[in-house]
Amino acid sequence: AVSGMTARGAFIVFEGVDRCGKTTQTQRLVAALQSRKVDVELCRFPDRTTATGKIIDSYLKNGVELDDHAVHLLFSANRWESAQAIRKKLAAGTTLIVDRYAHSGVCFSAAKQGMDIEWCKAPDAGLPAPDAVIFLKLAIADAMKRGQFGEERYEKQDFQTKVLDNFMQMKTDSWRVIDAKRPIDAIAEEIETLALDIINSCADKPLETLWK
Ligand code: Z5A
Repeated sequence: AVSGMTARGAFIVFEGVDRCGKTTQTQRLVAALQSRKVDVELCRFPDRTTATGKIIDSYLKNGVELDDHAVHLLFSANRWESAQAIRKKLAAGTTLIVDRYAHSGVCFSAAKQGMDIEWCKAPDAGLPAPDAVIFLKLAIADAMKRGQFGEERYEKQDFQTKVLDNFMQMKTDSWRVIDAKRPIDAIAEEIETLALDIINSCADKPLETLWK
């Protein structure tokens, strides 16, 4: 970092299929960084607390039916609602550890009939871009060994298989792919080292814009 200036925070996004361990690992990472006195916050998408988040929550719990395009735009709007706050926090030096972001948005919607990846990417173009995407890679068969999928709309084997295919299609060389089948502690250790490296390397770099 340039001396006299606050180094910006890193924007680190976790992605993966249901039950791959995102919640477990994002929480572990935030605790580990806090114990190293890193200024850090945990966020997750969808943010079910906002106006759009409440509709999304009801949709996921099968409370309301919505057109596939409409709900896709709501998930994107739910991120746009936070975009300004994300930029401000990063600029003020706070590192953000984020449980799902726009890649989930694309991969889940594009798993539906008649929806394609290009159309799904468009509404998220222009959002703050992650400095790193950490992909917790887990086969669906292994995810299912972690207990039954839940009761929510997308928590079904066939659908999750399509979602995983979409993630593999979207993956770029810059993604950090983690073998999520290993014990929780081993994964957490690898991720902590990786995150410290990402935080150091992006302190002087401008935040980029997604898909532009
Ligand atoms: N969605 C969308 O369609 N469009 C969008 O734009 C966005 C999301 C952002 C809700 O997401 C749904 O919204 C989601 C995608 C869609 N639908 N699905 N599926 P969410 O984030 O609220 O829910 P989730 O991602 O499904 O979270 P989850 O079920 O909590 O999964 P997780 O966070 O990846 O896993 P976990 O809770 O850390 O772990 C699951 C279990 O496995 C738990 O019992 C752990 O103790 C256990 N576990 C974790 N790690 C291990 C290891 N290493 N070994 C063994 N067992 C483990």
